[in-house]
Amino acid sequence: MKEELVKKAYEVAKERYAAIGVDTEKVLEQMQNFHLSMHCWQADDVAGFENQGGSLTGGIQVNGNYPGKARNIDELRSDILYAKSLIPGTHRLNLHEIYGDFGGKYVDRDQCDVTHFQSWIDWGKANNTLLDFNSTSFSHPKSGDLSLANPDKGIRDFWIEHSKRCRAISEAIGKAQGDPCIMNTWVHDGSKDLTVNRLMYRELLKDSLDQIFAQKYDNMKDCVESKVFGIGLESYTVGSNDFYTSYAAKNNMMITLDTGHFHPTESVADKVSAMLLFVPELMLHVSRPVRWDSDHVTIMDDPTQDLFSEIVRAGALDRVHYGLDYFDGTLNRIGAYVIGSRAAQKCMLRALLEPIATLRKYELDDKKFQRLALLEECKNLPWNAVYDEFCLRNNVPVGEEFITAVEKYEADVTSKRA
Ligand code: RNT
Ligand code: ZN
Repeated sequence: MKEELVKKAYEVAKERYAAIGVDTEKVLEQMQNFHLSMHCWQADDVAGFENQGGSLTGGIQVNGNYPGKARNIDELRSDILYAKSLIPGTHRLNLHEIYGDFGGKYVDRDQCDVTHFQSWIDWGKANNTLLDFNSTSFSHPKSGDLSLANPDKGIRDFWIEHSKRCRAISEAIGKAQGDPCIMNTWVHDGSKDLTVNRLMYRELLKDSLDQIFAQKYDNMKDCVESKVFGIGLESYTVGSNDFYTSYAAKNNMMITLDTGHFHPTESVADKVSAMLLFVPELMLHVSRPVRWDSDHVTIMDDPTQDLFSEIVRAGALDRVHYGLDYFDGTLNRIGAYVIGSRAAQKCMLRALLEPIATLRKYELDDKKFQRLALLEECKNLPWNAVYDEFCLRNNVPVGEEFITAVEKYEADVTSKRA
């Protein structure tokens, strides 16, 4: 019954869109090739498997203790696969170094290598999931306020070694999966209060990065992520937006845009066309900042929609990698994956369904009223019928059906975790 309704609604939507020059079949094809890089760290509140008993540091924070979080690598893998079964399309998984398969041993950050990720490579192959990677500067005795920018050469070298090893791991992953592994470098370095040696820390960070990126690889791609500030590090961030934008542009590297890492009224969408003239590609960390970089679950809000619309309008679909980056421990974590991933897809779908040729023409003809009117009307065209059809074709629950699916996994699996 539901299937019939979805089909009927899609046929009507197809006609509505055809009337404004948009081919929904082509858009559905594009959606099939739109891959998110799901962040592994929503499943366990950014804890990882290092087993060193420390708490989350580095200016980031997870709130909430909703029961049932993944406690080990098997549970995390099972949760991610279940979440993926409720999201249409095929998606990548973004790992952090602390999620290695350490076999119960403590492997320090300057000791990690590809052997700790072999089981992830095998898992990725078995589950049709390409992998991305992140070095981990936080939650470690040597983290402090400064890692790659630490004036203490011993500490700096420790994190340089960690980062180099992470790049080597990413290269091995990329080679094994036959597709470049995107490795993100974000370090929390900053300070809580008035800072007078701003230049010095930035010189140190630049020097550390130069050492880390000196080795060239063919099967991985680097990206660098800036931030406004971290909790407890409010006054100064070494890797600010200006720092990393300049660094990436100068070194022809990819930049990571985390949607929570800018001033609250700053448009991340507007950075797409500006930055892509100077850097080869972009990595996204799609998040939802509520008043600060709170990493709430992504929803279909205006900033997310604007960001995806700008990517499509800039013809940059293939120059962007679509990572998610939120972590909320106050609600069912698998449900959080599904809500955020579907929201990102819906924003992309709406972006692809835009009658862009007409809008561009209105703009060039100085038809301001017509441009605004059509943009407004696009909001209530039946894009949701196209999304339902997308779900149907991918054999995943349509609409709110996924709520009961998440509830079932909670009853059968996560609620049984102590
Ligand atoms: C922190 C950055 C960073 C992390 C992850 C866990 O503000 O956004 O990307 O969220 O690496
Ligand atoms: Zn991020």
